This record gives sequence, C-alpha cells and structure tokens, in this order.
Amino acid sequence: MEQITVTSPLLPDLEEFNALLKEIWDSKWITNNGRFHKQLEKELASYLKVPYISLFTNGTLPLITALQALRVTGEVITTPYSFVATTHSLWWNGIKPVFVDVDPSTCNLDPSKIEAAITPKTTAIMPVHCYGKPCDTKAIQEVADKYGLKVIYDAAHAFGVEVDGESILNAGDMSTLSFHATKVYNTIEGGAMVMHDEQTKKRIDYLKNFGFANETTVVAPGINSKMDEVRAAYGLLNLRQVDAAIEARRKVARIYREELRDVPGITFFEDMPGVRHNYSYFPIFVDAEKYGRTRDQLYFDMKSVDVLGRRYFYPLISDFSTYRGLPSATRENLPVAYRLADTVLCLPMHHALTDREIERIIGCIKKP
Ligand code: T4K
Repeated sequence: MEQITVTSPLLPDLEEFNALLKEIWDSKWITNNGRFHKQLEKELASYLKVPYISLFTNGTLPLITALQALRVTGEVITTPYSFVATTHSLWWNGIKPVFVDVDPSTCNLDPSKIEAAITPKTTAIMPVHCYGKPCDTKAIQEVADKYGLKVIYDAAHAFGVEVDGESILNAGDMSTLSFHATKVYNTIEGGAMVMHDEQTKKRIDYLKNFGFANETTVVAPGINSKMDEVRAAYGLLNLRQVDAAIEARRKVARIYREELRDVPGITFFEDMPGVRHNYSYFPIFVDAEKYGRTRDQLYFDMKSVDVLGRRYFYPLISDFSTYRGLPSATRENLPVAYRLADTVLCLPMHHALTDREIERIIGCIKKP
C-alpha cells in the first residue's frame, strides 16, 4: 500500500508556474528585491493582516535576525517544546536559553512560570505558537512589560492564525514565519518576519542584505537571507490556494476528532473559541495505561504499515546534547513538556489526504 506521510506540500499548478518562470527568464531579474518579491510582500501583508512583512530565505534566519535587530543579549526565556531552530537562533547569537515549562492545554510557554525564571541577565522572551495554537499573548506581554523585556514570537506554525479577527502575528515586538515545504503555506524553502513599523522593516531589509542601505553604505553587519524571484513567484501562486488547503485540513481535523473521541487513552486539542486555526498539525497524546499501547508502540505499528506519523516534538530541545547541560534543561524544571514529548504523536495532516487514507490512519489507531 502507498505510504502516507505526515505532510505533503501544497504545490502550485505547474503550467501557471512555468508561465511565471518565463517572465522571470525574460526579465533576467532573478533575486535581490525583484518584482515578484515585492508583490509577494504586499499580498502577504494583506492576506495576513499585518502592517509590514519582510521575506526571508527560510524560517530560521528571521529568528536569528530578529535577535540581532533588537540587540538581544544575555539570557532569553523560551520553550523546550519546539523545533530545534527556535533555540538554535539564540545559540547563534551567543545568547543563553532559559527553558520554562509549557501549558498542557496548548503546549505553549506557560506565562505563569516565566517570572520565576527572570534574572538580571534576561532581555527577552521567545515563545512559539506551537502547532499554530495561539500563545497567551496578553499574559506574556504583561510579564514582558513589567520587566522591560522584548518578545519575539516564533510563529513558524501560525500562518493565517487569527484571534477574534486579528492576526496573531501582530503580538510582541516581532514574529517570524516559516514557509518550508512541510508548512501549511510554502515557498519550498522560505520564511518571513512581521514587524510593526516602517523603520523596523527598513532595518530588517538592510540586515537581510548584508547591511547595505545603498550601493556604497553598509549600516550593520548583516547577513544574506533574501528570497529569490523563483520562490516568490511560486509563493504568489500558492497564496491563491492556501485558503482551500486550510479548509481541506479543517475537514481532516473534524473527521479525526469524530472518530477518535471515544478511543480510551487518546486525547487531542479542540478548536479554541474565537480562533481561526490553520490545522497545521494534528497532535494526539497517548496514555499508555488507558490505551493499552505506548506512544512509541503506536508510532512503530503505524510505521510498519507505511503510515508515518511524527513525534513532533520529541526529544525536547532541552534534551539535545547542546542544551542538556543547561540548569533549566532538567526534567524537574520541565515536567509538563517532558510528559507531552513522551506521549505526543502528530498524525498525518495535509490538504490532499483522501477519505481512504484517513480511514487507514484511524484504523491503525483503533486497532486493538
Ligand atoms: N521554528 C519552528 C517552530 C519550526 O517548526 C521550524 C521548522 C522552524 C522554526 C525553522 O523554519 P525553517 O528554517 O525550516 O523554514 C521539518 C521541517 O524541515 C522544518 O521546516 C519544520 N520546522 C519541522 C517541524 O519539520 P523534518 O525533518 O521533520 O522534515 P522531513 O524532511 O522529515 O519531512 C516530513 C515529511 O514531509 C516527509 O516524510 C514527507 C513530507 N515532505 C517533506 C519534504 C521536505 C514532502 O512530501 N516533500 C518535501 O519536499 O523537519
């Protein structure tokens, strides 16, 4: 039987893409703030309901660049329950990550635990809207304001997520997105940063282009993290079909919930009131005693019949060798995150899953 993967990329129509490629070829302008780059920034700002956005070549470099731009140093409070890129961005800036435990109802940084982790060296908080579920941005901002801390949201999973009609990307000082092939919206590789004002956008645009302000002036030690014209054109086409893709994902989530609601030992998240979700991931949590199999048994049983769930995010970032020695990386400090990481399994979730495939996946989970 055919393999079912955890995700499958949203691909533009090849003929339409070829037509745009022809335009790029004819123009001979293939990168460095070209026509499609400008158009994609404009269309994304409007689609995402954000004032300013800057495209990047992936979702990791905007994190690294945001820390540079805000001159974050010392210690940053962050979540261990994410993809390694979140914490790596701190490491690349010589910043010490301080892990704080997460809230079991969202998998996101628990705001009530942040204050206890603040020291005189703390300069910022880097939360993640894990699986696209919005963080408690209000509570996080309250702590940040009280201690004069910057807030940079890793919103890699949160494309198009809104709370009460407002984009979640407008929270904090900056938010970053990933447009990797595995995301709800992709430009093959790609990413972006969202900011509040024109001045900051200008500064970020300099920073992602080596720091060049004009042909002869370098205003800062920037990096090269520009998106090229080919991927910007691909992104423009995918933007036209992303709403349909999110709707298809919503239907998959609805079937999963209906079918798995009564399976003992399997739990999952419901939609949050007032939130426009993007259904980027569908994590389930396995209580081995009630379910009769551990998470890993289920994961390998599924794998043996070519149904590939993924244990996002196991192991925790704090468990990788780079971070394991940090004082905040202990199981005692992070009991919730460890429990979640030990029991989570992300089911296949994408726009192109067929009813037969969904049935096959559910069959694996319901199998006694
Ligand atoms: N912050 C957070 C919270 C993130 O989750 C991420 C990335 C970042 C920051 C950094 O953003 P980027 O710099 O990556 O833009 C994937 C992705 O590589 C990574 O982007 C993502 N998070 C992470 C959660 O997942 P893998 O190693 O699990 O992907 P991989 O290659 O095993 O692919 C998974 C499945 O997707 C495959 O089994 C099949 C399907 N697939 C994948 C690719 C690449 C395709 O069908 N076609 C493809 O081209 O990391």
